[in-house]
Amino acid sequence: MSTLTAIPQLYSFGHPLDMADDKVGLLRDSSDAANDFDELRRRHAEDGYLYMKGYLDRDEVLAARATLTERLAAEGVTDPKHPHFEGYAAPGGGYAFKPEVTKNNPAVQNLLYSGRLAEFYRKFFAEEIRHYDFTWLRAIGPGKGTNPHCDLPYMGRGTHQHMTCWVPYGDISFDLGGLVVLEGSHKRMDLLKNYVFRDVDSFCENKPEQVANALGGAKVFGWTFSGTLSHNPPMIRDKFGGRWLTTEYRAGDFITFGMFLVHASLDNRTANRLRISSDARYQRASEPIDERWVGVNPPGHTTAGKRGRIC
Ligand SMILES: O=C(O)CCC(=O)C(=O)O
Ligand SMILES: [Fe+2]
Repeated sequence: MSTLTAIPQLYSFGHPLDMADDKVGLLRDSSDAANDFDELRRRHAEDGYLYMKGYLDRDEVLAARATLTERLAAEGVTDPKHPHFEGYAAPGGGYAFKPEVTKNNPAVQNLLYSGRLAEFYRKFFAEEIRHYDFTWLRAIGPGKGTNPHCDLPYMGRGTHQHMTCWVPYGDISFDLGGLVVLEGSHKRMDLLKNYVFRDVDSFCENKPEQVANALGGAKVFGWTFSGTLSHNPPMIRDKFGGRWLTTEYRAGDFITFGMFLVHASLDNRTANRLRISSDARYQRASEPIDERWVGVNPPGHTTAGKRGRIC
């Protein structure tokens, strides 16, 4: 039977996805192999991702959500007419990137970095791990999600073997719009090689326009290169082949993937709800780490994270 009977029309970055069977599908759930890390490593190599349905304690995730919505309310991201926990978007809110609400937040820090999830990565990497101190937190109101990209351009100064972990704080319908991954894209180095090794915070010291951008001229983080692969998810699928894969995530799920998998997110097509999720990074403790994401106040994409070179 076609999976399409279960998937409504999907939209990403303002584009309707082509819903043919060979262009869109559901993520493979790997929770059946939750105790078999050899099999999980095999699937990760093959699929480029692991979707672990219900792996986390749902109540713990929902308790973490409450700490996030409380802080998002204080920042004016939620609509004060409703209890913050329900996650109504403040009118006109849009795409809010709010890493600060994860700081000094034990519910989120413990969920991500000390319990079952940290243990998952310890077993997956089969050695001691470390994680980035920076946690990306998105509260996305009605409108566009995230455009197609790989993560390496934002975090490639250390190992390239680290993993992103995307955690939804609440149930995410197709309409609310969760993460989508492009099937098999991690194997398309022929198409990725001229894109994926560029660093968004590097600039050419001998090109005045790039220097001006890096020092604050460009609108977003001083980037000349934004790390975006495409603004058109259907078109990038046509180029790479494979299907855009997603699901209706539930609180307690996570999806993890490496630095070379093309991913994006679905648009938020609800009238007034927020999609709340975090993305965190884990790696082998023995491998070099990207200094932009380490410390009490990681420099990230600020001027302190910029690196000039002659090119
Ligand atoms: O949540 C999103 O919209 C994008 C997430 C993402 O790009 C990531 O987890 O690396
Ligand atoms: Fe990403």
